[in-house]
Amino acid sequence: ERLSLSSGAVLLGGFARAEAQALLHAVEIITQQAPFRHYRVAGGGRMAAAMTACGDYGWVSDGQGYRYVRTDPLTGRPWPALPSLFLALAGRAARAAGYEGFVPQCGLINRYAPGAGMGLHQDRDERIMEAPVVSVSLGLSAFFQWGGAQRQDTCRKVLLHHGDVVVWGGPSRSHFHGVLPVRSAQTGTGLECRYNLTFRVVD
Ligand code: MD5
Ligand code: FE
Repeated sequence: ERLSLSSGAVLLGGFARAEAQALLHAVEIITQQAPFRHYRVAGGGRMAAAMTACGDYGWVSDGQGYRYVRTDPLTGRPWPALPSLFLALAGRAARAAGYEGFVPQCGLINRYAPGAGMGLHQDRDERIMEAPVVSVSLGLSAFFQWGGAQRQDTCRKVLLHHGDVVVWGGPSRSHFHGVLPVRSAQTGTGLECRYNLTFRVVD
């Protein structure tokens, strides 16, 4: 199932379903080296979603600002490598959406416990905005909030399930978006959180 949302975003329903267990296993290995943490945001609060990363770069926030860094501030070590499973999936999903040769430098991993969401924002800390972002949803389903180029543009709600992949390319790359607070429910996956992997080209 391939659904073109407007503005260059492509929803690949169930695209990663067959390899979901392997992806989650890889997440577990990564978090043994780079544990999930809740970053501070400007204003003093903590992000509701726990995060970590793998690859050449990880995204961090410390209340001074947001940026991509090569070293995990929590451990002082480089981020764990992007597993080949991640690289292969990201490349295949991008190709299915019309982007050849997608090689991410960062795999950002978000974990949403029930009640956690992510407020409306744009992803614009990457220097390269021409490459798409590939995002993979695992575990609990969630309503994704998808807006437009302006914060006040009307948002549409897209329900993302375990194994769904979205490729955010073209104009959608810089659209406002967020995640409504995740609710626990029967998903059949046995997972108690939502996980989202995003694959990005940074520079
Ligand atoms: C998530 N994560 O579900 C989302 C998936 C983040 C974040 O938003 O910044 O970690 S990434 C969704 C995304 C990326 C680029 C553009 C658009 C959505 N979009 O046009 O809606 O945890
Ligand atoms: Fe985002």
